Amino acid sequence: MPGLLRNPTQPAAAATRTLFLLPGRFIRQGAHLRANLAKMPALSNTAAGTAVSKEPDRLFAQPLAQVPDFAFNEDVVRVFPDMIKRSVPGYPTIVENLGVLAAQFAQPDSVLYDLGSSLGAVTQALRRHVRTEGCRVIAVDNSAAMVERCREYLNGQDSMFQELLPVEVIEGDILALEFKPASVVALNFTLQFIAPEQRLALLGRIRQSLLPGGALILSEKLRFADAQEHQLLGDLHIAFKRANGYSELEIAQKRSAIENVMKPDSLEEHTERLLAAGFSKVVPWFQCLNFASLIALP
Ligand code: GEK
Repeated sequence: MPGLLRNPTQPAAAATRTLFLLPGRFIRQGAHLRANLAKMPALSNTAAGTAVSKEPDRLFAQPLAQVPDFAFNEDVVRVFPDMIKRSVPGYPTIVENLGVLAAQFAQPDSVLYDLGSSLGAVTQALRRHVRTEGCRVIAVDNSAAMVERCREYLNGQDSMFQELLPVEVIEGDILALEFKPASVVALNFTLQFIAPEQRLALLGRIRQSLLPGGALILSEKLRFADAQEHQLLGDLHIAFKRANGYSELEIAQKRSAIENVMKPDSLEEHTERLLAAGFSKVVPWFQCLNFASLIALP
C-alpha cells in the first residue's frame, strides 16, 4: 500500500501540501486582497499568533488498569492535531479539500457551519478557500477545552490577517442548535459521536436549513456489511496507525476507550438515512481505507 503508510514523523501531510499548491480550477485565486491568504499555513505553527500544539499523542502509551471511555478533554486537546493526523487516514486531504468543495457551494450572505469543530481545522480550510461575499462561519463544539483552544487559534489569525471570513465559535450541543439558513454544513468526523437514534433528526434539521445550491459534507469512519471487507480495511487501518508510530498497546487501549463512544455506520446506512432526511443526492467524493467523505445535496 505505498503512499498510505508514511514516515511516522510526517503522517499523511504531503498530499495536502501538493493539493493545496495545485492551480486547479476549484481554487479561485481571489482577484482581490485575499490572494495573500493562499499562503496562510494549514494548521501549523504560524506567525499568525498562537502556535498549534505539536505535542505528540502518548495518551495510551502506558498500560492502564482500566481504560476510561474516550472524552474530548484537556489532555486530548493538547495532543489532538497529532492524534487525528496519525489516526485518520486521509484527514489532511479531506480537511483541505473540504474548503475547496465548500467554495463551490457557498452562497452569498449565508452561514457555513463547522459542526463538531474541535480545534477549527475545517473552519480554517473554509477561511482559506471560500471567497463568496457575505459568508460567515459558525463553528460549534460541546467540549469546553476544544472551544477555548479553537478560539485562541482563530484569534491569532484574526490579529495577523485581514479579510478573513468572520467566525463565531459556539460552545454547545449541535443537537440543540437553532440552524440559520446555511449554504455549507460540514460534519467532519462528528456524526459518529452522536447517539445513533439522534442522527436522523439532526440530519433532517440540517437539510431544512440548507439553501438551494448548498451542500452537507459528511466525513465518517465506516463499517462494512461484508465481513471480509470490514476485516481487511480494519487491519489496514491498524497498519496505518503502526506505520505512524503507535504501539500495539496504544492501538488496543485507544480502541477500547473509543468503542463505547464512537459508533460508525456503513456507507449504505449513511446514504439511506441522508435520503430519508430529505437530501436528494448523496455522492461519495473520498475514501481512504475505512474513512470516507460524502457530499449530500438538498
Ligand atoms: C476536525 N471536525 O478536526 N455537539 C457538539 N460537538 C460535539 C458533539 C455534540 N453533540 N459530540 C461530539 N462533538 C474536527 C474533528 S472530532 C472527531 C471532529 C474525532 C465534538 C467533540 O467534542 C469533538 O471535538 C468533535 O465533535 C469530534 O475536522 O476526534 O475523531
